[in-house]
Amino acid sequence: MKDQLKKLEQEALGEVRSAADRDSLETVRTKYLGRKGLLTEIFKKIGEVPVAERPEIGNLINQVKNNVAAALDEKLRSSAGAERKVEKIDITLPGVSFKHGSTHPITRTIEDISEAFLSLGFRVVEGPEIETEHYNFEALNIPLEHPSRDAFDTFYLHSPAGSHLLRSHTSPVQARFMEKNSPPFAIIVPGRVFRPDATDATHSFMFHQIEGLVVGERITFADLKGVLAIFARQLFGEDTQMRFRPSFFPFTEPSAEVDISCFICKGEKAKAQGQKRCSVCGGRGWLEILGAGMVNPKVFKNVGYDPEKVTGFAFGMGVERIAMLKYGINDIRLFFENDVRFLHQF
Ligand code: 2NL
Repeated sequence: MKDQLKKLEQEALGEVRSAADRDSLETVRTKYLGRKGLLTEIFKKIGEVPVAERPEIGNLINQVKNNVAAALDEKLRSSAGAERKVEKIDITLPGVSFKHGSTHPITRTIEDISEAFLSLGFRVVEGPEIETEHYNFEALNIPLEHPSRDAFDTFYLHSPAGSHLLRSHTSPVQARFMEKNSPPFAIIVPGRVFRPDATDATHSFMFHQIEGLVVGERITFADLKGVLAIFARQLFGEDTQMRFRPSFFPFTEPSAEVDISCFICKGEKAKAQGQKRCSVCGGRGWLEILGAGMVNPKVFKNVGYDPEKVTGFAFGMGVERIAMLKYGINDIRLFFENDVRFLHQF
């Protein structure tokens, strides 16, 4: 009986050691200590033991029971501790970061420009990218012999409905707006435009334009200058100077090209002798940012306005050009490649 008990104890302790989890430990407990367990069964046979040996055997059975129970409890405590450790959160670990997007620099520039004009009471108007020759050219006083009407200078679409094309500027949207609305109004029109230029660092067959149009009674060139000055100062800084150079557009008369003082060198390096030339303005001190003028009376006639009653001014700028100047970008193609290493810088 003694040997049998010793053997049973060794087996039980061995099973406790190799038990991998709580469930298998409980199985071991039931197998040896349960109501029908092996040790309990042995205890029931104590009657077969000679009376003189009973106390010793009884003690031994209790000892074995206690040893096995202690081993089970000990193992249960340490494995429960281990399980709790797995669940513990280490708050010193770096957090799980995620990639967030950013506004495209062209969208951001359109928003910045729009904000300046919205604060002056302008409305934003948009229109179709596919246009008719009428709205893209005729309504805007662009004659048939104008070079931009050449099939190689505009994207024409083959359509049974007549001559459709990708708009080469956003002006057709203003022409459509004028037909449907009466002065006075002030609108800006942002959007994509298309010209089949060969692609290089400063040319793209698709780019973005923002045009503006103000029409009413007694709108003057002074209004044009005032509005553009406020816009230029808001976008490029309060100390920005502006200058107008005479120019020509078929849809405005008179017309002008508008420069702002270089916001990097303020024109100073152009004057200073022997210094490295400013990389943004090339030492000229001025940057061309837009074209503008008083709306040609022929355009008003084309949309049904009386040029004796209303006057207006209009302007147009290339968004990519403004963004390149503002952010020091030297290649227009970067805007359209959408490399996240470029986009994440804005
Ligand atoms: C430029 C110059 C300009 C306009 C656009 C316009 C539109 C209508 C009537 C009269 Cl409906 N004018 N637009 C006027 C002057 C200049 O754009 O360099 N754009 C990038």
